[in-house]
Amino acid sequence: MDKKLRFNSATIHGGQEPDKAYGSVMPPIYQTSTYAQTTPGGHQGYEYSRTHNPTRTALERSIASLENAKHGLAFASGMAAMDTVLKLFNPGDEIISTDDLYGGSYRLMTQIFEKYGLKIHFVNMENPDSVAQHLNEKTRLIWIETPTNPMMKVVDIAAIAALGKGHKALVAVDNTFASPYLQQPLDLGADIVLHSATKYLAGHSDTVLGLLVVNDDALQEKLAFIQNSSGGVPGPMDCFLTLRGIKTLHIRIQRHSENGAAVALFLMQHPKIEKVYWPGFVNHPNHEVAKSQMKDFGGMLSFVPKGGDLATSINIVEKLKLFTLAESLGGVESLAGHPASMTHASIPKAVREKSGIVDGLIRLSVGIEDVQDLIEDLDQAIG
Ligand code: P1T
Repeated sequence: MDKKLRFNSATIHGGQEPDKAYGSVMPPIYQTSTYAQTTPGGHQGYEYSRTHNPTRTALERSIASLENAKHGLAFASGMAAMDTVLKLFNPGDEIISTDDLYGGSYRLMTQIFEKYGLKIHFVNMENPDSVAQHLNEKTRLIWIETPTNPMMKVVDIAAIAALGKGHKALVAVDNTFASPYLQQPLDLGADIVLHSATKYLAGHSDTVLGLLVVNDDALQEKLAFIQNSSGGVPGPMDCFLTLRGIKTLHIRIQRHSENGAAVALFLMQHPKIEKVYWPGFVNHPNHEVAKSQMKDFGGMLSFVPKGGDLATSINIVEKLKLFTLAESLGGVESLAGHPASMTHASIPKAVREKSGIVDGLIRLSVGIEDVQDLIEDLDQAIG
């Protein structure tokens, strides 16, 4: 398809064509490890499924189309995708990262890659000047997560991408919380976008998968080389499920955003709630940046009950009936999490608390159920 499609059509058709064998409209799950060759090297573009697989190719084309990118690469998980990005660098190279980010991303950087000589500066990026202060001739990567997990800070992608360009540092954006429906970081000047497609893209809490997108051909080649060498690739079934999820991304995110806004307002007005972190509030410190770079505010938010103690928050998450207490986010069903003991437990307490992840913090992934049922569930749990 040559015509550039609008986003809501690209979710369904972007980069897709009927399968060449029998014209099947959905790409078949090519459950094969290898491909017949007529003579050594005589194949139709596929020789071994660690390197390429047609179901994976269909997904890689789909995400490239949604992020207005030239290239997509699919991985076994979001962390496998990030691992591949970090393997681009050499001992002594420096990285500047958001100080508030998924605990597993922090763990990969500090407990795996610091061992191999990468130096990582964790910085609050709400003010781009704080990034500028850490830039030097060794900086090779600026790692942005926005909105951040779980404090919902919003980082000005265009401002930081401009800083990276001036210093020849790559700028990568973890776009998991927003999804390409809400924001497209390459258009704002980023070089790499990462997704834990496990979340909104697959959308049904049934798949673990990671994605990268880039425009630069040489960068794509380097990433594909590491992908093939290290082998953290997804199976064809997971690629298929992610593709199927993507087809409804636009309508799901619209409803996630509507429900997220209603839940944020409910919590904000509740007498037993101390603080609600959601970028849609006009008094959110980064509201203007969020409004300018995002189409809406999505379905993620965090809050702290009055008193902010651990026992009160544990009591609330245990009492929830419709929200499931679970790791992860971005599925059609609503989930609640306790970052300090779950998703962010691998971050030392003092570091965690510095970025706002106190013991009383609860994170919600607001699903697409009837929002009144969600509000009633929260109301009975808060008491
Ligand atoms: O779980 P995986 O597909 O490997 O993705 C890791 C990841 C990367 N980036 C962000 C922003 C994430 O939130 C995650 C995974 N996060 C959770 C499991 C969670 O509950 O926050």
